[in-house]
Amino acid sequence: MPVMPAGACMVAEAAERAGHTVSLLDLMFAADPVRAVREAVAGNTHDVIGISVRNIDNICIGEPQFYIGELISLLDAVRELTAAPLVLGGAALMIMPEEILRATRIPCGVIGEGEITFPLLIEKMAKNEPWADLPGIVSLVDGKFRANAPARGPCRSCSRPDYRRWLAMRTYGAYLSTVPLQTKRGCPFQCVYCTYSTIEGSAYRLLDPGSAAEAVTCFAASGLREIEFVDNVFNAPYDHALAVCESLIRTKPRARFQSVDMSPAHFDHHLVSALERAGFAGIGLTVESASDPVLAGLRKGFTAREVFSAADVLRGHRLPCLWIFLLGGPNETEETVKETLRFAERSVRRQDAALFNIGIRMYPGTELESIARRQSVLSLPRQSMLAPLFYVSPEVSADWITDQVKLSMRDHMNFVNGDSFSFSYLPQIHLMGRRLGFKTPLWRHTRLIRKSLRSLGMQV
Ligand code: B12
Ligand code: SF4
Repeated sequence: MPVMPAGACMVAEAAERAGHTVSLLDLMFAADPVRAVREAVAGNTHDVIGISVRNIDNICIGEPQFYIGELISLLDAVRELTAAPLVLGGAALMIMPEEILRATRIPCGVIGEGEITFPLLIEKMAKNEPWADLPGIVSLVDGKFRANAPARGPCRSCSRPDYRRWLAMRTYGAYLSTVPLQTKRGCPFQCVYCTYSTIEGSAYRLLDPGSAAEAVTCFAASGLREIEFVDNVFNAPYDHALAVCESLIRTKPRARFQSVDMSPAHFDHHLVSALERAGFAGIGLTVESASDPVLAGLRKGFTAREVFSAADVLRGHRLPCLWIFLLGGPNETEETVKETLRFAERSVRRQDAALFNIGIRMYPGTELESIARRQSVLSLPRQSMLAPLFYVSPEVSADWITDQVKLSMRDHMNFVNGDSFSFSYLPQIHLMGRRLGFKTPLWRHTRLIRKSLRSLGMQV
């Protein structure tokens, strides 16, 4: 699914609010991105060019794709045509700022909330004043990397840009894209592999539930009705999730909702009823595993008991659910993989879907990096972790897990693995889904899609 560049729009809008003239080039649908960049830069005068980099790679062990090479080609095209300063930002940069600045040869980037730092930075640049001490600046000076603490504001700022102003919304709509909205930033959990606290901080900053409903009402009034809550975990804190639902129930905006990041902890009938009444069309439950040693190894903060209980809760409701698993983490063995697959085969309702990711992307600075080094799974130096690297427990092989998942997928047409995201026809399936009147989320139709593709001779 093409994901709308929410962060880039927020930063563009903040720069405009600060009095600058801003244009935004979204490369999502560009058939030839280098050409699109050349056309946008040539013949125009830019004082500064900001580049939003969301993904480093596709975090897929089966068919890894690394995007930084493409980024470098784009930047070369920009450099050929302008001497304007380039500034990097985005989630990818926040995960590995030094490595990305070095790889791209860009001396300046912004970590943390770009809508705070970017307007300050361009103001300083315009006045020729020093900017290296601004919060959130990462820089390379004479080959030395320096990072200032990121700027993090109250969650008023995690609200809504005017997407219609910046993006080709009709095209996003044609691909069944959802409109991203955060009801909070930050995550205090400490799962061993996770980068989200590096990106958003580890303390919650909550958006007032009334403002969340107001943002949805504004989106709906402009015809944007498919809203996706892109919080790290939507149902934590539990009371805040309930308050957002209640606010939506009261306001009754004409919109449908989804969120792929729900935790099985604090997942009960009361919450699911509230989600249903608020108008959720589907949720993702990120359970990762149904085996206690693995959940403990990942430090998920919940146990298999909560995972089983979430399945029981869902049985009493109609809310569609995508179960998301992550196989191969610390403590994973052949036995624990079987335990999780058995759980999925027995407990995922026929109308739901299950996604099995295999292997975990290792990032510098995470506890998983230390575990991997201790277990001799990882020996590369930190600076070499930009290209995709995956952790798989030394007690089980990735190929064996892949085969087991494929066996399970053969008999369960509502199951998919991470390779599905690299399936080359996926964009066409989205387009066709829209034309056939499929309701989002598309994963609700996994069984039908897989069966149709099989009847066409495609093994997915
Ligand atoms: C929600 C989410 C999704 C949803 C998106 C739904 C939707 N409708 O938007 C779904 C599930 C579809 C998804 C898919 C994927 N995702 Co995702 N996703 C996220 C998540 C949790 C939040 C993203 C978000 O919307 N944030 C809110 C916006 C406002 O923040 P932002 O974009 O970061 O922007 C801020 C700053 O970055 C900065 N900024 C941004 N641009 C710029 C530009 C300049 C110039 C400046 C100065 C600053 C700046 O300021 C912004 C405002 O504060 C992040 C993790 C996270 N917490 O960030 C992962 C994350 C971005 N995803 C990631 C990945 C890998 C993917 C997938 C490739 C997974 C897959 N195999 O399919 C796909 C790619 C999809 C695509 N087409 O791009 C990775 C990227 C890192 C990496 N390893 O490459 C992340 C970081 C998670 C992780 N593993 O750590 N994702
Ligand atoms: S709960 Fe989710 S966002 Fe928070 S640390 Fe764990 S994996 Fe990361």
